[in-house]
Amino acid sequence: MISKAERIKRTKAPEPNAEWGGRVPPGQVLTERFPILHEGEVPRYDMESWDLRIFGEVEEERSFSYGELMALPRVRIDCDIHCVTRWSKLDTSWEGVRFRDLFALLKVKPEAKHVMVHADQDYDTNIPLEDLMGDDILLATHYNGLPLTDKHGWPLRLLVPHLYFWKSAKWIRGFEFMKEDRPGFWERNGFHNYADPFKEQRFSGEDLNIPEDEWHHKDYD
Ligand SMILES: Nc1nc2c(c(=O)[nH]1)N[C@H]1C(S)=C(S)[C@@H](COP(=O)(O)O)O[C@H]1N2
Ligand SMILES: [Mo]
Repeated sequence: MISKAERIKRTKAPEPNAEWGGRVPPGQVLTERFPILHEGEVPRYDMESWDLRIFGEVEEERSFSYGELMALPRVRIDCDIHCVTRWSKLDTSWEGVRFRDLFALLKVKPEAKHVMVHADQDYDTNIPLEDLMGDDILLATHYNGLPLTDKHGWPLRLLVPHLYFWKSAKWIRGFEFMKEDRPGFWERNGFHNYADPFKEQRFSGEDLNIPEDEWHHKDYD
């Protein structure tokens, strides 16, 4: 079986549309619906035992219960999202806790420059720590005014709007702080390490002549 990266590379890019202004990255098409994409099964949780673990380059490992996280300040973020399989969705609205507000409670060592985001089921993705400190980086609990559906990452997902959406891990369970960078699941499987959609950083290789076939067999809410 050919890899997901190979399949996406073999499909054709859409024509750019001038009306979209600067908001839609090159090679993307807009969708009104909200596709559902993930590996493995949707996890089921007992929220009494659910936790979010903080480990790696920290003075002190910690784990937060859902209640502890829900007591942190909450914000709403309106943003556009961009999936490497070529859909973009404009004006999405999310609520949750800023990553940097959680970070302020942690004793992370100054040497930590990268974060491995750990999620169910056996999913991980790497992000530079600096990229998580922005205004719009959320541990999201709500989408468009309603609690996340289980398929979109309930009870907690990451939102990193400025990178391709695979970096916005659903069902997050831990942040591992790291001195050195290390690739996560898709980053080990042919996808770009950083993943800026406006620079079309889709794949780790050279070949950037792409889209879509995932497109045709997607699930939606
Ligand atoms: N835990 C987990 N998070 C994940 C994934 C996954 O397989 N497992 N897939 C990623 C990918 S590739 C995409 S495009 C988005 C899709 O989010 P959505 O299903 O809410 O649209 O989730 C990301 N987060
Ligand atoms: Mo994706």
